[in-house]
Amino acid sequence: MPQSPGEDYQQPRKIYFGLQRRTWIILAIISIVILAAAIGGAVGATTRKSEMKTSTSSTSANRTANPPTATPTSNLMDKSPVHINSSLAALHWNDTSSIGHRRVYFQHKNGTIFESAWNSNTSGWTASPITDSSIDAAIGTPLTAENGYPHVNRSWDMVQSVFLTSSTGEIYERQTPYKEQVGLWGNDNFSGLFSISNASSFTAYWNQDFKNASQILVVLFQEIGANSLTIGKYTSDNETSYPWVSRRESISILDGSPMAMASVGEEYSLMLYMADSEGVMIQYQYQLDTDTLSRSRRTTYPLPRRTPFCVATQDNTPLFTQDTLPECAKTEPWTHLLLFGTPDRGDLRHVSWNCSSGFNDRTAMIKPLLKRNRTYLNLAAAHQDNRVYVVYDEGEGPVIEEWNVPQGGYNAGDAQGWSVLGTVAVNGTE
Ligand SMILES: *[C@@H]1O[C@H](CO)[C@@H](O)[C@H](O)[C@H]1NC(C)=O
Ligand SMILES: *[C@@H]1O[C@H](CO)[C@@H](O)[C@H](O)[C@H]1NC(C)=O
Ligand SMILES: *[C@@H]1O[C@H](CO)[C@@H](O)[C@H](O)[C@H]1NC(C)=O
Ligand SMILES: *[C@@H]1O[C@H](CO)[C@@H](O)[C@H](O)[C@H]1NC(C)=O
Ligand SMILES: *[C@@H]1O[C@H](CO)[C@@H](O)[C@H](O)[C@H]1NC(C)=O
Ligand SMILES: *[C@@H]1O[C@H](CO)[C@@H](O)[C@H](O)[C@H]1NC(C)=O
Ligand SMILES: *[C@@H]1O[C@H](CO)[C@@H](O)[C@H](O)[C@H]1NC(C)=O
Ligand SMILES: *[C@@H]1O[C@H](CO)[C@@H](O)[C@H](O)[C@H]1NC(C)=O
Ligand SMILES: *[C@@H]1O[C@H](CO)[C@@H](O)[C@H](O)[C@H]1NC(C)=O
Ligand SMILES: *[C@@H]1O[C@H](CO)[C@@H](O)[C@H](O)[C@H]1NC(C)=O
Ligand SMILES: *[C@@H]1O[C@H](CO)[C@@H](O)[C@H](O)[C@H]1NC(C)=O
Ligand SMILES: CC(=O)N[C@H]1CO[C@H](CO)[C@@H](O)[C@@H]1O
Repeated sequence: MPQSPGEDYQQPRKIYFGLQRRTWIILAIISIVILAAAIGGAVGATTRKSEMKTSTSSTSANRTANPPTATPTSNLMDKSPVHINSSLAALHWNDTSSIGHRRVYFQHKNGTIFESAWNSNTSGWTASPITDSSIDAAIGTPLTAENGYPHVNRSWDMVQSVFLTSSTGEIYERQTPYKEQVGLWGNDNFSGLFSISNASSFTAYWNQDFKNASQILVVLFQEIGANSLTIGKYTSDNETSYPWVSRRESISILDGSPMAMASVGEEYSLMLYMADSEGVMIQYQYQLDTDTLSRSRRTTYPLPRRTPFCVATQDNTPLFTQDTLPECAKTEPWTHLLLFGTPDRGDLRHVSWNCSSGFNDRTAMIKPLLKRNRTYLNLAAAHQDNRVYVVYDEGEGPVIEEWNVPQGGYNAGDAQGWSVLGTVAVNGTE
């Protein structure tokens, strides 16, 4: 979708390698909001706040009542430091020394957001806070996290960005290393640009192309309630860092829809999963470079507001030869493994999707990992990782469990299937 710059459009700035500089402006063009923030590199910093003047198209507004939502209740037996309404986000990457990194983000009972970190050269998980008194994080804030190299250059330290909201609904981007200081977390300049609806979830994707040093970071959320999705987008190439832009899509979407995105195995080609205005899972193709949502596929799976939801990926194409590989799998090779809570949250369901087989219920494969007396509170998966994180409560408060996702390309029985690897330690949070 083209964004027409108005009269006070700012020319993109050159990238400043040391100093981060940013200004931003707001344009209101009918149903399109363009928020601009010229920042230096992917590592920006803070910003001012301003009223956002928008006019909203209310074409397909159909405020279907939200389905009843099971909400966890606090319990006297709750000994966990994790908040019962905590969201969950996860990251995975291998650094330039081939050390594997995993991160899991959650909210402490006192509101502070914590990171549990695992590195392949050390053992176990270590938790530490990523927010301080400068942020009044909303209790139950949605969380999403992405990581990338500043200036799309591997000689810099990998940056992690965690998106959360304040109690007044403003979006914050917590980032480390902050101002190039390893171990320090700070608010990136994206912070304060947007406010979100009470029930909104987040999903994000950061793509870096090292061949031409270009990158795209998108953050998806609901600014207003039902039937509206906002896409915030930051891009840069080998010479220029462009302003953050945003636009609203008027599509059938539940207020408080769960959201998850995963690649289909071809650069820029993603699938976005949400709940439509009737609370049923819907899949859209989202093309990152052209910023287009298309080819929606509606399913029959109920997905009430804030249902625990995540998507992992698997490559099964080694099972095929050039002759047997379905034509569509040449451009959409990956299989998506969806996990989501049942409406009462007493159980999880597992559904797979790929271009040739469509959606298939595979809950039987995770049945051995499910326990009868658990409430499933949350789910998270990092991109391109063979792990998912499952938050449950058995009556003693939230526990974060790490599950192995079966590797693709093997026939059933040949590969390690779904299994529980252990719990993610949240010590350091007491
Ligand atoms: C809203 O959705 C319901 C359920 O599909 C449908 O029956 C109703 O006609 C819709 N209303 C409008 C105004 O579109
Ligand atoms: C958790 O969220 C539910 C629903 O919003 C709310 O009723 C409940 O009070 C929250 N629990 C805590 C401990 O904040
Ligand atoms: C990280 O390395 C492991 C082990 O070599 C590999 O299985 C995994 O796919 C790598 N992950 C990424 C994101 O490259
Ligand atoms: C593990 O690797 C990281 C680099 O990713 C390094 O900073 C750290 O010192 C290493 N720790 C050990 C115990 O080798
Ligand atoms: C990457 O960054 C390093 C350190 O700033 C710089 O020396 C190098 O030229 C950069 N590489 C590219 C391809 O720009
Ligand atoms: C969020 O909820 C509060 C009370 O629960 C309400 O006053 C406020 O208007 C809501 N905000 C939005 C943007 O819906
Ligand atoms: C970078 O290269 C990719 C192809 O690998 C291309 O799709 C993209 O448009 C290029 N980006 C820029 C800014 O040139
Ligand atoms: C950036 O890439 C373009 C081609 O994609 C090239 O012509 C230009 O020289 C590059 N600029 C720098 C500073 O490397
Ligand atoms: C698509 O998914 C099905 C499982 O539902 C699997 O059997 C098949 O191998 C997958 N196809 C491809 C091309 O990966
Ligand atoms: C249910 O959970 C409790 C812990 O709260 C445990 O002691 C009990 O054995 C569990 N029951 C079953 C049937 O798993
Ligand atoms: C919440 O508790 C953690 C762990 O004790 C502590 O590090 C953090 O400062 C506390 N935050 C607030 C706002 O009290
Ligand atoms: C334009 C702008 O607001 N830039 C700010 C980005 O954040 C850094 C660090 O907080 C500030 O120093 C800049 O002024």
